[in-house]
This record gives sequence, C-alpha cells and structure tokens, in this order.
Amino acid sequence: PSVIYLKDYKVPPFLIDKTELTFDLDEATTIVTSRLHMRRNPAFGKSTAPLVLDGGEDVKLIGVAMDDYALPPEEYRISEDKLIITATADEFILTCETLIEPQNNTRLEGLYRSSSMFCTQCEAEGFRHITYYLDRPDVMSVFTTTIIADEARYPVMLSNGNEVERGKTDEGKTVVVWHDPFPKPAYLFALVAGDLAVKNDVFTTQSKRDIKLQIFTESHNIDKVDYAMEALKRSMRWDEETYGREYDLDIFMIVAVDDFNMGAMENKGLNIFNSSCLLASPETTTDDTYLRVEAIVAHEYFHNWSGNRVTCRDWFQLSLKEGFTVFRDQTFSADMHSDTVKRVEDVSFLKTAQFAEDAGPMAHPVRPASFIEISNFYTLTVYEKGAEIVRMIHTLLGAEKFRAGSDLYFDRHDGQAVTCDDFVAAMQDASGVDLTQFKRWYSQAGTPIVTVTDRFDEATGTYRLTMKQDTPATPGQPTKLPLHIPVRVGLLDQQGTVISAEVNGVRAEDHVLHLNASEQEFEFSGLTSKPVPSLLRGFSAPVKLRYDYSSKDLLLLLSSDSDGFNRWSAAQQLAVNELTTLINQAIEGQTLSIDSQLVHGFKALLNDETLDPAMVALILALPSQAYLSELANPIYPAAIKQARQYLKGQLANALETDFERVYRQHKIQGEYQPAAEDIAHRSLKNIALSYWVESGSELAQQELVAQFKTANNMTDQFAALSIVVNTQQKQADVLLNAFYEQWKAEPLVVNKWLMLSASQEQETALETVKGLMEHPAFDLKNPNKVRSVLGGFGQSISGFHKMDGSGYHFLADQIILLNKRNPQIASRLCTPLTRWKKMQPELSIKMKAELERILAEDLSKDVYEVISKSLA
Ligand code: BAL
Ligand code: ZN
Repeated sequence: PSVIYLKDYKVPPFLIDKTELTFDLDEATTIVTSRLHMRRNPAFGKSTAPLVLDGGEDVKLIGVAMDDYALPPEEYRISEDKLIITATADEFILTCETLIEPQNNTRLEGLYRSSSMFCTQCEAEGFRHITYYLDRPDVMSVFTTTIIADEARYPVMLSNGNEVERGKTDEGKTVVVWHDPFPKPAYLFALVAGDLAVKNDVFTTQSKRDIKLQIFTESHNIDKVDYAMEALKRSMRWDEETYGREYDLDIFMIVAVDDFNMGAMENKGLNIFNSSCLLASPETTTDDTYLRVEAIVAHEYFHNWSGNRVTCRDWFQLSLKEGFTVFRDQTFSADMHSDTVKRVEDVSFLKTAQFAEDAGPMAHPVRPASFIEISNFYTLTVYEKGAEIVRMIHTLLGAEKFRAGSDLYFDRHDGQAVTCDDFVAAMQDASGVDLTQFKRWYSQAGTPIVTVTDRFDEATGTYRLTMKQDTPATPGQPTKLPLHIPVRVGLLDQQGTVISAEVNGVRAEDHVLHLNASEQEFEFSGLTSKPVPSLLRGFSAPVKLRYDYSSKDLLLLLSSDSDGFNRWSAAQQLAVNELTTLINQAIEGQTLSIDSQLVHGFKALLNDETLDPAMVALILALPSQAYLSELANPIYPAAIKQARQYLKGQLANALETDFERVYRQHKIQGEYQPAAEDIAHRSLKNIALSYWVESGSELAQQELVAQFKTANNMTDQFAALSIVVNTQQKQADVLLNAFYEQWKAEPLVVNKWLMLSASQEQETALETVKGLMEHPAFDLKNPNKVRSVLGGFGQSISGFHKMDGSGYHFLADQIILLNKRNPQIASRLCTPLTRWKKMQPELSIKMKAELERILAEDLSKDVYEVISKSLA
C-alpha cells in the first residue's frame, strides 16, 4: 500500500460546482446516477491533466457520459480504484451510472443496510464506495439528491438540506428530492431510507427563525430520544451564546442506526448516530451514557460550523475540525454540569489513552505528516490532544480574545476548506498574541516531560522554579524542538492557605508561566516562607509533570488547593505512589504492605462533607489498570491487578464503617434524574458500596443484592452487577443470567452485559469469551457487539494476558476474520497488541508473534498500516 504525504498536497485539478445524484434504491442492487457539473480549477494552473475520479472495488460502472455524449470504452479506463478520463473540455457535465450492493457492504462505509434501513457513512472516504467522485474535502459542491424507493418499505427517505419535491414514478415508486444549498465535500453527504418513527420539535434561533428538529429511530426506540432532543436544543442555544453561531438550514435531523463504525457523524443537516450514542431511558441507560449522549449530540451539532461551514483542506488537517469541536463539546458539558469533574474525566482519559498512543508505535503529530489509511488517524491524538491545543490557545489568549479569534476564523473562512495554520492565524491576527512557536504542537508528536525543581531564598523572600522540557523521540521524529507550554501555577503556604506572589511585576494567586525554552527559570517574589507549588493547574498543558512532591505536600494540596483539578491530581499522585510500591512488591514476589498515610487521607476525604461527592468518587476509583500500565515500563499486568486489589482491600477493611455511612448518606430517594447533582450522589454511593462489599460485610452483601433487584435505574442496577462480577465469582453467573433474562429485548443493555461478561477475571475467561461469540445475542456484523465482547475481553487480565499467549492468539484470530469484512473495526482491535514492546518479556514475545502472524495475511490497508508500523 502506498503512503500519502502532506508535503505532496496540490489543489484539485477539477472542481465540481454542482452534484446531482439519483438513487434507485432496491433490495438487491442500487443504481446511482450522478451528474457532476465540473470545470478545471483555475488555481491549479493551465493543465491538460486527465480527470481522475476516486471509486471503490465495490462500485460497478454501468456507463459514463460527458455532456450527454456516452463515452466509448476506449475513452476512459479503470485502473485500480480510479476512473480515468483522458480528454475533457474545460467545463462539462459528467454523468456516471454505477451499481452498488448495499446489502453486501460489510465495511459499513458508503451506502449500506442496517437492520431494515439504508444508511450511509462517507467520512473520510466512504463516498467513493457509492459512485466515482473527487472524494477529497477541498472539493466542495452543492448537492441535489433524488431518492427513488418503494414507499411501503421506505416511507422515510432523507438526505441533506431541505426536501424540495415529492412525487411518483410511472411504476408507482416514490420520488423525493433534497437540496442542500451549502457547498460541501462528499464526506458530509448522507442518505437514509427506512420505516422509521419520528419525534418532532422546534427550536427558535436568536434571530427568531423556527428550525424544525426531527429525530428518527426504528419504532421500538422512539420513546428513548427525549433526552437527546433536549440536549440538541441546549447545544443550539449554547453555540449561539458562546460562539455566536446560529443554525443555518430550516431543518435539522438525526437518525439512529444500530450498525455503525463510529459514534456518530455530522453530515450536513442529517446527523447519523450509532444508536448507542443517542438512545437513553432511565431503565436502560447509565449516567455515563446519558452524559455521553449529551456530549455527542453537542459535538455533532457543533460541527455544523466547526467542520461543515468551515471544513478541512485535506485529511492531514482533521484536527482542525475535530480538536476544535472536542474542545467545544468539552466546554459545553462543563457548562452544563461541573467544570472540575468534567476536566478530571477528560484529563484522566487523555493521560491514560492518548499518552499511551503517544508512547507507542503509532505515535503521530496532531497534524500527521503521512498516512497509508486515513481511517487509522481518527485517533486520541487528533481528537483529544487536538482539543488540548485549542484549550492552550484559549489559555494563552484569554476568553475574550479567543472568541474574537473564533469569530474571525468563521468569518474569514466560511464556505472554505482550510488548514490548522489558518485556524492559528485567525487566533493570532485577532489577538495580537504571537503563536509562531506554539504551532510546533501541531507538528511534533510525543508527550513532553516537564521537570520542575525549586529553591527558596529566605533573605529576599524569592521563590524560584526551574522548568525543563523534553519530548521523547517518536517514530520518524528522533529529535524535538522546545514547545511553548503554558504552565498555570499557584502557591500555598505550609498551612494550606493560597498565597499571592509577584511574577514579572504582577501580583496574583494564579500565574500562567510561558515555558518556551528547554530550560527556564521563573521567579516569585514577596513571600515570607517556602511555599508548596500547585503546578499545572487545570492541566494547562498535555505534558507529564515531574516534581518531587512529598506525601505531606500532596496531602496539603488535596485538602487545601483552590484549584479543584489539582486537588484530584494530588490524590491521584498519592495513590499512584502507593500502587507503584505495591506493584514492585508484587513483581518481586514480596508480601504486599501499604503506608497508613493514604488510609488517613481517604478517611479525611470520606468525612469531609463540604466536598463534591463526584470528586470524592473519582478519587476513590483509584488509578485504573490502564493508567498504571501507561506509567509502567515494562508492564506486568498481573502485578498491577494484584496491587490494585490489595490496596482496595486494605482501604475497605480499614474504613468499613466510613464506607457504609457514605453509602447510606448518598442514597437518593425518588425519581431518576440524569442531573449533575444526582449523578454525583449515585457515583459516590456506588463506589462506597463496592468498598463496603470488599470489606466482607454480610450487611453490605444484602444491600448489594437488594440494589440489583430493586433499582429503578440502570446506573444502580449495573453498578451492583459489576460489583458482584468483580468480587464474587459464584454469584456472578446467577446474576449475569438474571440480568440477561431481564434485558434480552434491549440490544444496548445486552451490549453492556456482553462487555461485563467478557471482562471477567477467571481462569476460564477465554472459554467464556469464545462462548459469548457463539451466543445468540452476538453478531459479528455489528461493531458495537464486537467492541463489547473483544473490548471487554481486553480488560480481563486472566483472559487476555494469559501467560501462554492464548488470549493474544484469540484476538489475532478475530482481527484476521474481520480484516476484509470490516477493515476499520479490525484495525481498531489491533491496539492492545501494538503495545508489545512495553510488556513484560514473556508476554512481549507472544504478542509480537501474533502481530507477525497477522502480517503474513493478505491485509486491508487499515490493518496493514497498524501492524507493519507496530513491528517496525
Ligand atoms: N467526524 C466523525 C465523527 C465525529 O468526530 O464527529
Ligand atoms: Zn467530530
């Protein structure tokens, strides 16, 4: 497979001003007719270059005509996936007739069937599986789409924009025409047809236009869209208030589909969602999923401006829309709920998963320089680290100038396909803040390490911080340049009072320091004693911070810092320190033992009623297996598991009565509400219950089973089930069966059941997962089910990391099986195996052998890229 480089970018030789599509939808075959109003691109310069259109091996060309002249076979050729037409005029209408087979489309890219409906997924390069086209984001066109289908089976026929016509063919089929006045790249095209139920609503914009809102689902799910509809309206209002962005079309539609590779897709005016990211009801949906639904509805809606009105010039610029839109959805969720809780969750995820990606063989810059398959670059780096870059710009500019920058960006580039440089230029031009060095964040991969040391000069009352930055080498980037890193810092005195100090003549309690050299010193004056620094407040930059905090310092920050994020961060560091000691003891085969300081810290936490229960719950959750693996090198999975279990057990035994009290205190009476306050109480109650049960209390056990049986919401019921599965193997089977019987008619709940069942820690975990893949509830064609079972299995240390390598072998078999059927999903499944270089030696060689076995197969571009780079 060939490598595509950013440096080779050229503007397109041809443009398509108008795209007219007709879909004759049919069970067996669909005929697509396209009329493309094309002309040579003046920006390309004078040229006689042939017209090269992108297609797919699954697209059969029936005929092609230029200005109604049917081209004979000698006037065009098909080479690999391209349709090449040598002689063209400067301006012409190209008509193409193609045949596709949606029901045989298992890749779920292009037009395919999900349950009884037709739907599409065109980002990044799905449109070429529908018809021949200039399938690149800088070719923006005005689309008119005609759908012809049997109305009895497909009463709902949707595409982008507004419905402009409806009629009948001579054969009695229904014809619906949609027109989208906004020019867009093909990746934003969408079509849906099916027998769907709809929920209608209206949103009145700031300029008093009424927008028709519609959410479509299969009829049995239409009672689960109220929350998404409300979230949509909140998002529309928020984008007006926060960014001044108003919706542009007269109608906004969302459709839920069961078989979907991604979470959701922002097609213009017609978002298509994985049903797992849209449907919600108290009985079937957990708090986490409620929040996820709200965030994804917002994310896709926000793309209407950051992505659709202003789009990407090429796929290397993916973070232009994704990083910015993730930042927008994170801020939205923070505004809807708790700022600190949201920040802790986002940072936790970043430090666990994106840092691991940055340290692995697929590490790449937020704006990659090359790729084989763009689908492999819908990554945590492009999304989450990309959002951190936008957040840093916000920190450097301040809220007001950032808004001026975003206004300028949208005004300047409305209707254009642009680059990350254009985004930064708008921010810089509107604010006057020089972002030249800052732009290195886009091109340099790897997580910078910031090492901080300090000195206090008693005679002058001066406190000095020395900061060094160092970014480790990543594939293709052996050396790195210093970045511009905003480090937000505050100081506390030894009693825990936040103190103000002067930096560069400015006295404040909180300073943003600009670290832009390899090593730099910062001076704080006007102090009377050596302070405790609160570093990287709010996680002001995506870096690994190294500072030699004592446990006493961390406890002080935990109890007293005015920055909520750093209070959590201090607690996490205390727990990581303790767990690191325990992991080392486990690796060495020593008896495990803990320091009592952490117990005292946790006791104080459980008894401080002024704290946000959500924050206490986040701290009690302890650093995850995955995060501890990211920190470790090499990784000993069984030792990490043992250490976490031991620590949890010790805390549970020492604080049994505290956990019982907290559990009882945070029980909520009354109706379920997915509101921040209630979510916080439930999360603390449920984590307290898990510790209380861990202590071995009989009473706790009774409460647990009662909660499972009588809960009026899925959060509580599933929390109880998870505790049972994680702590009591014997009971687990009984309750898992009961749960399945209760919920077998609800596929999204069954997916949660599949995941939990597959993640069990037991000697027979591998047999369990094999059994699940044979279960009637499993379906290899459905990405959610594959992710549930194989993703769940990846969490089972005793299953996946079995010392004989059989867990890895099993996963490799599934990757090979899915490689051709659904390359995107197969490629994602490779991730755990790509970490082989960091595993303990006995496991590392077994993982590597599986990667080599996969590489010997005839691979899709997607899987080939990940596996070959992992072995390089
Ligand atoms: N654009 C793909 C799905 C998303 O990021 O919104
Ligand atoms: Zn997105």
